[in-house]
Amino acid sequence: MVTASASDPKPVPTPDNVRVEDDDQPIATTAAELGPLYRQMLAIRRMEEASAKAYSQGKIGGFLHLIIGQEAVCVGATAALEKDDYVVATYREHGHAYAKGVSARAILAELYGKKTGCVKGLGGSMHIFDKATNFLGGYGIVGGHVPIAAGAAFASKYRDDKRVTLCFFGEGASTIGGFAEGLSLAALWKLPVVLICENNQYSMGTPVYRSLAVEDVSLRAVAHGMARDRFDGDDVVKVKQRIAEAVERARTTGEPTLVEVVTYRFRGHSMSDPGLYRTKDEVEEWKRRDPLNRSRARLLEVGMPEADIVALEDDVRAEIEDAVKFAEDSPAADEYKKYVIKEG
Ligand SMILES: Cc1ncc(C[n+]2csc(CCOP(=O)(O)OP(=O)(O)O)c2C)c(N)n1
Repeated sequence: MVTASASDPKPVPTPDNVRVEDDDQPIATTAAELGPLYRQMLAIRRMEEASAKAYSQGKIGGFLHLIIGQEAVCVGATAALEKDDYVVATYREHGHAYAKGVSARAILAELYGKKTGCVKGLGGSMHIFDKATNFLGGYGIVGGHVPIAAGAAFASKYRDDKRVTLCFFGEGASTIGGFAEGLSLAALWKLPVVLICENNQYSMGTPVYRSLAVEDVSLRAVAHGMARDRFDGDDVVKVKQRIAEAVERARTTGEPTLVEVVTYRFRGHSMSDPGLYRTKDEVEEWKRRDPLNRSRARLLEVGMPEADIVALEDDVRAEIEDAVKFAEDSPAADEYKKYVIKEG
């Protein structure tokens, strides 16, 4: 077993050490199901790569947290929803917004601080929000959005509108008071919310074993008599199926579920993080399980012709190139002046 060092005997988070299931049996699927999921994951990856490039060129300000490596989680989970359902996410939320239906144009323009962004260029990377698709943010305070998701679910219960709320957060958020409060109320009031912990093994540079006495985040559900689930997040169809069970429970019985999805981010915490707390070998080992490569291979297995996959990939390239051009050509947000507190 690989460990960080002699003085730090805990195993480093390689796939072998932290994955939930040993067997890798592919989940039954069809090209009709997997094709659109692969397309969404690829579009998110290309959008994230385009934003990283723009950030390096100084065209995007503030912070930028990318989801590269984790795409199967937001895409698979959101695919289990109905159109009117709600999604609440963290600052690592560009992919979640895209999966919920916000366009790459509106997301990239927002990151660029342009008037045409989904928050008119005033929110930026950490505060994507879009009422039209019921994407309810984008929050920078770790764990602070869990009670907000519980609130959205409470509204659904009160109105009896049968909507379900998905709330995404990292394992670091499970140490925060807001998480405990949101979890407690969701269980007590039986709110139709699915709480999804994207356990990407690090909270900034801190590995799980340094922040959690009990590393299985899903076990927090037990204290509240809440349903729970825990599985690997590199097979997008598996994510869709397992989250669908929790969504069904929320919609039909009003009961919440805490789900932990084991995943990994390929890049640093944010653009300013060189990731010196982990080795290149560790990252490479996870990249061998890249959810996009896995889905592409599976598409071939289930009979999608290579030419169709290439056409889909060309289509994604065109979509993201168009979105980058749209963001670059759009006018800068100037409304912010209305909100600036008088200096002096
Ligand atoms: C309340 C609070 N404390 C600290 C921070 C600084 N911070 C930003 S991201 C982060 C790590 C969170 O890790 P995790 O919840 O695992 O999510 P990930 O970034 O891995 O997706 C921290 C500590 C913050 N934004 N909010």
